[in-house]
Amino acid sequence: MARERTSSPQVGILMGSDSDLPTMQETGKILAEFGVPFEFRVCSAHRTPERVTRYAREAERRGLRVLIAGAGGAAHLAGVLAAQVTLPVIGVPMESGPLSGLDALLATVQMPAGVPVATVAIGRAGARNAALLAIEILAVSDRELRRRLAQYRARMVAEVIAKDRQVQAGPR
Ligand code: RP5
Repeated sequence: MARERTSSPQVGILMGSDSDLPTMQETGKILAEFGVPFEFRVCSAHRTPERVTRYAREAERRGLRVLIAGAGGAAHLAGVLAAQVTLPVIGVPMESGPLSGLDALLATVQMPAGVPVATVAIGRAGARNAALLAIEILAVSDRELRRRLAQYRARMVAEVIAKDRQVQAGPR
């Protein structure tokens, strides 16, 4: 049975540049698979700080419940958002630049006590986990999302078991 949902976004996916979009699309794909409405925005903590502040100030009133921020290099987007909202903020460090994302990981994760950012792994795996973590947060008060998460996990288990059987069977 199709699930009824409001179309106004519950999750905001922000990124520092459109060059982050291929990674952050992984987040969008999973949210779409679970039927969670979201929006994509390009908003840079360094290049457009006023726009980041405006977005943060309006987020709660607009009905957003979780913010996900992907950024690379000196990645301050998630932290700057977290400084201005009490919504949960998830940070995704981009796998880019001469340091392959280690700089973004440290800039995102090393928040001062009092202003948390839930930081996931660098790159596409992190972008997927950001979506799943956002869904888990929403699922605390949403039984249907909890059911879908359980199905998702069960599919993963079945896939690993199938791969195990294939590996045990050896090359054909
Ligand atoms: C960061 O700088 C962005 O999040 C992006 O990952 C990185 C490079 O941005 P572009 O030079 O590609 O616009 O702020």
